[in-house]
Amino acid sequence: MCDTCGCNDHGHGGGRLLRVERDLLAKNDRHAAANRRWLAQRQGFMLNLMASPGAGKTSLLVRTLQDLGDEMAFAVIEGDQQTRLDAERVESCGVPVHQVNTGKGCHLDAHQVGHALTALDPPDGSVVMVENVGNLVCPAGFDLGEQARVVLLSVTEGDDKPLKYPHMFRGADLVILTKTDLLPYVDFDVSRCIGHTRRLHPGVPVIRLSVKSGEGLASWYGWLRAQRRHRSEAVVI
Ligand SMILES: Nc1nc2c(ncn2[C@@H]2O[C@H](COP(=O)(O)OP(=O)(O)OP(=O)(O)O)[C@@H](O)[C@H]2O)c(=O)[nH]1
Ligand SMILES: [Mg+2]
Repeated sequence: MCDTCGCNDHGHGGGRLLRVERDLLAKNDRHAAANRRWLAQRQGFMLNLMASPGAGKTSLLVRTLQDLGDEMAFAVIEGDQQTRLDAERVESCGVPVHQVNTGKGCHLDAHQVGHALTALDPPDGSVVMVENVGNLVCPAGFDLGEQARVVLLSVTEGDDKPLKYPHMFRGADLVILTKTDLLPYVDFDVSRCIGHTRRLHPGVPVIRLSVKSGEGLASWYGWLRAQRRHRSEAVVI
């Protein structure tokens, strides 16, 4: 098990630890189902943004809130081990935000998100964006009750990352390759990275994006609009 959060079996846990992990995940799943019902009753749509520290989650979030703020009602849940720095960046866009500080915890769980939803109490039809704690491992194991998972990978991290962190990429509904304006300066083979990703998860959409150059933003907004439409229609209470 992961020492800090007990969220992943590393192969040396033994029977009792496996049972603890199973109980923990079952409890999380119950909270996730409750979050999904809560959102469905309000025609809400929740996205879980996951990536390594510094991959560009908050930058994309802020740009999205600025560009689509007049079109959709947003609410944001920020997950970080410490500080309200990202929450302050979101607040500057005039969007309601709830910061969850996980301390030693390396992921958000559905119970924390449930409290955040209650505290935010977003209007019906809102898009709730969750920025998970920067980590390509543990957040993959925790359903938050989201309708879709978006995994970001910046081109400065290396094109082999999908192979090294397969759970994260297998569970993604969308993969965004961020900071593509930096491609001329780094050894990152976009085709190879997409190939690795699609071998793990055939057919997953991949968007190349830069908040600096604007590349890919239109595709991201198009995906977001379509998902919101389809998933809101498909929710089961
Ligand atoms: N060149 C370039 N830099 C970017 C881009 N997006 C983000 N950055 C920079 O990358 C750094 C990290 O960005 P954040 O948005 O804070 O990343 P994050 O994933 O939210 O980081 P944590 O919340 O700490 O995990 C900042 O210095 C950003 O300015 C991009 O498209 N191009
Ligand atoms: Mg951030």
